[in-house]
Amino acid sequence: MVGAMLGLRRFVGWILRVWLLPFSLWALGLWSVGSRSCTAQEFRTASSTTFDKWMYPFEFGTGGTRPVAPTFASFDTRFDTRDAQFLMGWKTESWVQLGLPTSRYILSKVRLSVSVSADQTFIYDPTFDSYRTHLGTNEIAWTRDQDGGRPVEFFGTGFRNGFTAETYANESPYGPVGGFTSDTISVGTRNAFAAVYDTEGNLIDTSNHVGQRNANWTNASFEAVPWAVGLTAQAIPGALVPVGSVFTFDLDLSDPLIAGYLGRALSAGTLDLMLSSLSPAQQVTPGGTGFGGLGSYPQWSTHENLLFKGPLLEVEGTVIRDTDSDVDGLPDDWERLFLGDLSSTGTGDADGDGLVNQEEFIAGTNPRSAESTFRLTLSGPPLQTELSFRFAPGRRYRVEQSEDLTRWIRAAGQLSYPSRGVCVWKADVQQDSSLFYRVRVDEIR
Ligand SMILES: [Ca+2]
Ligand SMILES: [Ca+2]
Ligand SMILES: [Ca+2]
Ligand SMILES: [Ca+2]
Repeated sequence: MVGAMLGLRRFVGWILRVWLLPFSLWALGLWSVGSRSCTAQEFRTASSTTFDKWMYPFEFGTGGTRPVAPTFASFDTRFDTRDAQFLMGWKTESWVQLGLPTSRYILSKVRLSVSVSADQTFIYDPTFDSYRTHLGTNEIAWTRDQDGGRPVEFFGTGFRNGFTAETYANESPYGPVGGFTSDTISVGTRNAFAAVYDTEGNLIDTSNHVGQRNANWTNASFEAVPWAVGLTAQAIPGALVPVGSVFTFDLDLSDPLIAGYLGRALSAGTLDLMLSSLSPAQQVTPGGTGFGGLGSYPQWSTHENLLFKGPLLEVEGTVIRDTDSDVDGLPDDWERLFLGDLSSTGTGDADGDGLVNQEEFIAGTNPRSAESTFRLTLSGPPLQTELSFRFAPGRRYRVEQSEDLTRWIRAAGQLSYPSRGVCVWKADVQQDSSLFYRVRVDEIR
């Protein structure tokens, strides 16, 4: 099916004289697909976990069977800062057809609900806290946490030590754990970890982003923006959370990297997501080592819990299958979803934005919104070519250059994702002559 898509490769970039470009960013319009009444292949599910597992170095083999999974931080340098995480996994084959390209799963809602199983053990904070608020007060980058408590955060899941989403299961080991007297007991060793995408588009471990350091772990601090922050109507911000409160997490589907992660998971049939919080668990007594100390952290009901509801994931969207019954290059499901019926053609331009419908399909833009289109913008200092554009899930892009608009060659440079939804390409070499650039969708996955 990917092969069929590759046959549709076309240039979708605007050809631009770079010195004529306005220094502005065009916004990509977002569209809602949830409320349309159409006959495209919509799907909708509310599913408890296939498995859920407490990811803590000393779970002693019970991580996959406990009724309660706390999430907390350790600031003991021998452990990951995100010391106790809560992994949730779903097998998705009953939700929607497997095996289609990532870009064909167009989601309108992905919401997790989890129940609090302990009374008043943590303070409700509904907003993001920068990693800087966790630094030592003597560090230059430290800033004060402006609100009480610590948010509960929802992330993607990365794997190491040979495990993948498909192979990691309820009984799988936490990961290598050193002796309790060693310098590093579990820093950076967990087999499954809370993950975000970095600016290069790699899924990276957030477990030590605050800058926990020891002799074996010297990585720099970085901001790890979660894919969702937990909200509840049963507590007020700054107050203790009552037992039984339900927290909901709406994944940010406007982020193409997150949408791509979800699309890949639905295509492969396994979706893993990780709950985490930097709520403090005091594992070391002041001035020494040892167990105990008071913590202030949430405890979540797993699907083994008999008193409270376990995690529930609601997923809604539309899947775009291959069938193109009117042979206009637009899959029927896509035409129905975005254009209402099959009367449009691949060469029509329903929204008058200059991209014909087939180019909108390839670019992953909305053919009914002129705001949603594919444009290049020049940024960066003079003579240092830097192009930026809004990108879509599941596409691979290629930048080409030409001196005469006739002969095009691949332009040497690097793509990165410095801010949400924006792809930036930087030329490897500075150009002192005028060149034309275009960006094409090289592959749809
Ligand atoms: Ca806070
Ligand atoms: Ca069609
Ligand atoms: Ca158009
Ligand atoms: Ca459009």
